[in-house]
Amino acid sequence: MTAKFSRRSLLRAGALAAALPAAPSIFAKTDGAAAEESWTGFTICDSCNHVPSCGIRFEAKGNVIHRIDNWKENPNHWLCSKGWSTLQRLYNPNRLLYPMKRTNPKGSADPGWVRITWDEAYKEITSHMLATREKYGADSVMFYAGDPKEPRPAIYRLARYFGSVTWGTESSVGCRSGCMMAEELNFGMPNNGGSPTPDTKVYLILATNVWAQPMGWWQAIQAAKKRGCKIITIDSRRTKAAEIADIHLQPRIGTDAALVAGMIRVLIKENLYNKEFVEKWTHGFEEYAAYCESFTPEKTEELTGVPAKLVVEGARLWAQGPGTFTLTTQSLSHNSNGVNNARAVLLLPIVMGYIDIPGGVQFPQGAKGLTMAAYGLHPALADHPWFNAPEQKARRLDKNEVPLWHDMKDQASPNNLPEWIEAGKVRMFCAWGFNVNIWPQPAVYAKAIAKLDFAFSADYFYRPDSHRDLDIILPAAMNYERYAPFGFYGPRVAVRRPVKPLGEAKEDWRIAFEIGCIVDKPEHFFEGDPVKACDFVLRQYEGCNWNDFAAALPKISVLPAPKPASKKYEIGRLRPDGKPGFNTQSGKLDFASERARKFGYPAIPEFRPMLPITKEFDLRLLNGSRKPYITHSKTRTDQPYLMEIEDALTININPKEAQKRGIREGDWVEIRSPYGGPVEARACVSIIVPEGMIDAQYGWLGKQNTQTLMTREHRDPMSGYCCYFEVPVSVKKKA
Ligand SMILES: Nc1nc2c(c(=O)[nH]1)N[C@H]1C(S)=C(S)[C@@H](COP(=O)(O)OP(=O)(O)OC[C@H]3O[C@@H](n4cnc5c(=O)[nH]c(N)nc54)[C@H](O)[C@@H]3O)O[C@H]1N2
Ligand SMILES: Nc1nc2c(c(=O)[nH]1)N[C@H]1C(S)=C(S)[C@@H](COP(=O)(O)OP(=O)(O)OC[C@H]3O[C@@H](n4cnc5c(=O)[nH]c(N)nc54)[C@H](O)[C@@H]3O)O[C@H]1N2
Ligand SMILES: [Mo]
Repeated sequence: MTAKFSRRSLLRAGALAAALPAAPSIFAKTDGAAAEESWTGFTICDSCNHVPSCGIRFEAKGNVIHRIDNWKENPNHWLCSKGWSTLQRLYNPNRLLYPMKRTNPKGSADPGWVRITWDEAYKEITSHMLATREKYGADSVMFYAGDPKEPRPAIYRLARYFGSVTWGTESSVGCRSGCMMAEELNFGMPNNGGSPTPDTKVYLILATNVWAQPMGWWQAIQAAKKRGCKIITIDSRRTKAAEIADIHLQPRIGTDAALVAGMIRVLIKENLYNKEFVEKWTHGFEEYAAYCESFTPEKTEELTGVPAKLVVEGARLWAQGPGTFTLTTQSLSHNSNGVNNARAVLLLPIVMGYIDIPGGVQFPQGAKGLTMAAYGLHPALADHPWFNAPEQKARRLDKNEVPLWHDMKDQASPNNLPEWIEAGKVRMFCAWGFNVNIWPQPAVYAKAIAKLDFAFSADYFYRPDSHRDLDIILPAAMNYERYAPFGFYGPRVAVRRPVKPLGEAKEDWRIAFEIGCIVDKPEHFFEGDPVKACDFVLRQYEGCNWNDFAAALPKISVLPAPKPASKKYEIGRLRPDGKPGFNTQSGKLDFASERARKFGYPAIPEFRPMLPITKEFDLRLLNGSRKPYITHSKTRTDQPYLMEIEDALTININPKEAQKRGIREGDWVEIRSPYGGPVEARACVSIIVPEGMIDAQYGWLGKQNTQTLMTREHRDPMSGYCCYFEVPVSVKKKA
């Protein structure tokens, strides 16, 4: 079915597309560069989409980059294998460089892509946007960004001025926002700890993968270890972070809430916890303490697999703080008790009062208002108040599906996209970086996309699995080719000096803004110019602007920010109303969350067991641990240099489990689950995983696609996240 649109909206779209400013940004440094002139540029790596990401300095001749290096003035400047290989991605001959339109009906094996001009693409897209809004309302046009975080501020703005609240991202599908929910429930704000400081005596590494972190993090841990800081790692696998630990607590996947209940029981029984702090600054302690009562070390061992002795020793060592922690993590929140497991581990610093004191968990305050690109960069740009206003919230499609998420977040949870499309609630799909393989049972999402009236996505590459049934695919400029957004690290800001995009690729921000100029007022969209938008955000801070920051390169500029201070909760700096305390519903750090209770969830982070392991499916699959050379579905053919290291799905299997099945290193195996398979993988026999589980990366396609083993039905009811780390599987040697 195609959308019908009025003649008026068509005319309007056409006229405005023609009137768009075509000239490159007035701030472009490279415009006058003679073909062979050498110059130095600066950008930010987006290969793993960890934010804030790492700075890259590059040397170019004319518009061609021939060398990249660490940008040493940038606070994150140690490039990893993925960063070093990004030039291969930039100059990959398979890059998408022109807008393309399908000519065959949806569902055809060959979509019949043909090259079109940007004007034609905009005309089609915007006329469908206007017509769909006219007929079905703005919310039937969905906006979506996959893992790419950097395009998001511009898409926030587009959705907002177009008037649609149907805006979701990879962060609302899955990823770290589940843990952020836990942080917001406990602390009143997102806070994933941080690196150890010279005052830190004990450091907790919570379900965090060294290979997933910027290199600087690992260097900070090693330096702390040299200073004598003790390390406790809580990870279900024996990782590099476990090897460096003084105590490695290795709970079975999804049992962290039980482990923490056991540890906090020890801290209470041995009177090691910070009673004064708990009484003054926390809420619900008695309720939680009563819950912990039955978690004796022996019961904790039974539930988690962590030896009773280590439960006690771990608690005692943690009491020798001050201490802080790191929790990057997506793993912890991707099971059916995910948010509560994360809330539980976050109680460890709270019960000890290691909060905003030297060596403890810092509550840093950067430049006021600045949030990560993933969350819109700045309220003046993304307009969070609009998304959070009751009129908008009331319309959101996820309202009854994930009520607590809906209450807390301004992005809709899009895991029921197929159902929304089937019910006619979503008619058009506007995407940046769309990958169906983010989800369990990706084919269900791919089929749903084919049923839409109209869909487009902007990407670096054409990905058949995800893009085959789109109407239009747009070429996105890469990190070396774009100005927006600037990177920031606390109050420090790194602006870019890029090359011009290859072919007809355009910056994501430019695409969103140019569409915005057509469907709405150009003045809302900085006349399409990403640099003007960045300049607008920087000018929210006294004395700051893009031109000055660009002229200062390679130096990193600094925005005005409040002076660092300890115990900011005592002086009213952690609440918007300026009162002492924390920005939670109780005004204190919450052992029990009244906000969660209000929506019918357990107020305290209780332990709930996962899907049972069965005789037939006797191993738990950790479906997505990070490896140094792989990011999600990307980096395979995009950066082929990385595939020299590993070119197929590889699972880790414990030597005892391998022996039982007659599996040897390098053998091909078949994995099955109650929901799908067989999936083919190569076996690596390794003690990195204990008995009873295997691990795998996801993002391999075809017969190696582990998402086909999973179920869409099973979710964490608090976040709506699918359970990537819960499904029981069987493994056998391939015949
Ligand atoms: N089983 C399992 N599933 C998981 C996870 C897991 O651990 N296990 N992890 C979850 C997590 S944490 C995440 S973050 C997601 C991954 O989220 P996905 O959205 O699946 O991430 P990617 O495959 O990295 O990227 C999606 C697409 O964006 C394109 N792209 C990259 N950068 C840009 C850009 O700047 N602009 C544009 N326009 N396009 C770009 C890429 O080429 C790619 O086609 O998967 C989630 N799903
Ligand atoms: N190289 C690389 N780096 C990346 C990415 C990538 O794809 N490749 N992706 C980026 C993205 S989008 C994200 S979200 C982050 C993810 O970063 P992380 O979450 O740090 O990485 P993971 O490997 O998913 O999981 C971390 C650890 O959690 C452990 N774990 C799993 N389940 C449990 C559990 O129930 N309890 C406990 N205690 N431990 C558990 C795993 O054994 C693993 O070692 O990485 C980012 N960085
Ligand atoms: Mo993620």
